[in-house]
Amino acid sequence: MPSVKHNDMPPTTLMRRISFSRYPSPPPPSVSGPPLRLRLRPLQLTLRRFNSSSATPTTISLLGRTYPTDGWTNITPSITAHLSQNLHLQPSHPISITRSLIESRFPSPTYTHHNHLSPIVTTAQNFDSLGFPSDHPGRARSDTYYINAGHVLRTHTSAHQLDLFKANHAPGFLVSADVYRRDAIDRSHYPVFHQMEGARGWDLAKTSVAEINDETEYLASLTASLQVEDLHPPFHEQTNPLQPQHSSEAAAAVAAHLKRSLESVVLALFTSAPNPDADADADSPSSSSSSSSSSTPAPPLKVRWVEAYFPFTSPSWELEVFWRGSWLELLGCGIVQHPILTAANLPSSHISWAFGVGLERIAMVLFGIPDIRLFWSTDDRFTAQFIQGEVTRFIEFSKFPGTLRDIAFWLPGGVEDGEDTGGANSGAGGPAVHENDIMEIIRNVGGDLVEDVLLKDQFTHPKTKRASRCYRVHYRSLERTLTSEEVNAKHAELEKALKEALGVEIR
Ligand code: FA5
Ligand code: MG
Repeated sequence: MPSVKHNDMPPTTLMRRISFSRYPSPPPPSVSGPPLRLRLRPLQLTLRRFNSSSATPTTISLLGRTYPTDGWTNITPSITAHLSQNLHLQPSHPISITRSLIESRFPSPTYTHHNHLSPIVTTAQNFDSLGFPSDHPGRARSDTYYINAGHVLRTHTSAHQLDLFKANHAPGFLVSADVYRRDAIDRSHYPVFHQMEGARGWDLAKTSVAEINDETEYLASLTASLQVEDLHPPFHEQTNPLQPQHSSEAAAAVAAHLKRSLESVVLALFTSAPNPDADADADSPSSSSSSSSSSTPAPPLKVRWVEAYFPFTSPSWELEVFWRGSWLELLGCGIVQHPILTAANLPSSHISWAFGVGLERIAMVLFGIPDIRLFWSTDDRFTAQFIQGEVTRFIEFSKFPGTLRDIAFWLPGGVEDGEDTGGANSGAGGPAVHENDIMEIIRNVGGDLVEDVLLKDQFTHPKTKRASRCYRVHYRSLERTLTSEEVNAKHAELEKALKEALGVEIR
């Protein structure tokens, strides 16, 4: 049956955007049985994809090294094409401007800066060194790009923590880098993005808590104009525990230093941006073209601290900023798990904080860039707009119309889809398909022409028990108007690819 076609209809908010947290909190000890087990099942269907249309070569050469492939290999040419682009190092690129602005708040010699670390890391670096349990969902092939069983494209800059703590060049470090995740497709999610990791440590045998507090007081004096909501105590026995190796005084001092450091960065960044609210209130199409010369005074900037969970920090938090009417998560952070510092041969009296911030998230807000795909544009109407060292408001060169196409199919087995079901919707039985496998195929066929994908509906046939899914694919080019012939051809190609790779039956 042909798919339903729609033209230029905005996606509705009733439809679920496909995403889930990478760091689900561990289950309470009373829960028996492995959590999220179904999501970790080996994905035979994915293997079939690689063995059918294009057989996996026995080796892959990446960044000058050759790696043997195996049953874990799932990287695709559309991903490896991004490997040497290094947007964080391209002069006058918004990602690089954002990186430099943050770096300037963490100067050397207190912090060493590392911007050229290879994106190919071992599973030991990306996961084991950080205390990820062996069944952590972040390790699944559905979430991470594997070169082979032992090597991945780093999913976060935290992959370099242990090595940099070991090198111990300075009290602190910063790492900026490209990171890779198999994920949903929409205007704020792309499989490649950039993070900056920061860390700062003290040997409490050499530095007193009072000295840390003095530095914190200075940082606090820089952020007096910021409105900060921090409702939680520094640690909580159940939800955000103090580590057994830390005294509450030392951990509270390090937590306060971490929070004030990051607040001062956010304030510096957001006050360097042209006042967005001067034009956010205006609905005229030219509103995005105003510059920093706006005369409307900016309202005080508001941020809030939210408790979080990461396997490698405790206690942990996320920092959110109130921006254009909603809270936006900027970063995750916390006090580094003591065993990581011990593994780095640091003395037991050492304590450290760490954070990881998304550079696209910040750059989109600072520059007013509405779509994450734009960062990859080589169109000079985009690239020529920016100047190293300056935050300027992005001037939209043109918004080309989009087109929606639905694709509905019966699954051979079921879909595993993240925290809402906690695992497979196994339908008529048979191997489960992870939603990210569907996204990957859409991305491979549609490339940057796919703006987002929404799950429109799902049901299980009451008699046959087969599971049905309908996704709405939003095709839109940032650079030109797509013809319906071209979109139809892409969509037909997508149907074929889904059939071949996953064995679905188009409805
Ligand atoms: C992490 O990656 C942790 N490694 C952060 C961390 C470092 C915690 C050190 C503690 C200590 P998370 O997955 O939340 O956490 O990502 C961190 C930030 O990266 C997010 O807050 C967000 O700004 C950005 N980010 C995450 N996923 C995406 C995405 N798909 N697209 C763009 N930015 C993203
Ligand atoms: Mg997060």
